[in-house]
Amino acid sequence: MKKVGIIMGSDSDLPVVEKSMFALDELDVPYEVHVFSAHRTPAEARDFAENAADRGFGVIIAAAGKAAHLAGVIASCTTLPVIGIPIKSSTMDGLDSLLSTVQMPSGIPVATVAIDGAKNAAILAAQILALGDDSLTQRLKQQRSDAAAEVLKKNKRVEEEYNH
Ligand code: RP5
Repeated sequence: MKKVGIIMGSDSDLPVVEKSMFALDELDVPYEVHVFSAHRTPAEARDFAENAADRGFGVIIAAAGKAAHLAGVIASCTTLPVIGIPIKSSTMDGLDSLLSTVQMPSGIPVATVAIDGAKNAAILAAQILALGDDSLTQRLKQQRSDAAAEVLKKNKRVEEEYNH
C-alpha cells in the first residue's frame, strides 16, 4: 500500500497532528512523520515534496499554524494530493492558519480540513488511498458503521433518560 506523508511546521503542532497518526493506525494505513517548515527549513520541505511520489507516498498531510504556507508549498512541488490542516497556534484562534491554508491560487489545490481537523485529514487520506485498495475501503465502511452504532447507543441513553 502507498504511504501517507505527515508533515508539520513545528513539533509544537504534535498534540494535534498525533490525532492523524492515531486515526491512520486504526485503519492500518502506513505513514511517515516529519517536521519541515515552509519558512524555517524550506529546502527540506521542498526536497520531501519533490521526491515523495518516488518514495512510495500516495498522499501528503501538511499541518501548520500562523502564516501557514506549508501545505501550499508542498502542493507546489508535487502532483500528489495534499491535505492541509490549519493549526490553532496563535492569538487569532486559527483563523489566520485557515485562510493561509485554504486560499490557494487556481491551479495548485490544497484540500483543507477544519481548524485542528487532524482526524478528518487522516480519514480523507485513507479514502484517497482506498481508491486502489478494496480492503481499506472495507475498513473505512466498518469504521463508519461502528461510529453510527455508537451514536445510536447514545441516542437510546438520552431518549430513555429524558422522554417520559
Ligand atoms: C508554524 O508556526 C508551526 O506550524 C506552528 O503551528 C507555529 C508555531 O511554531 P513554534 O514557534 O511553536 O515552533 O510554523
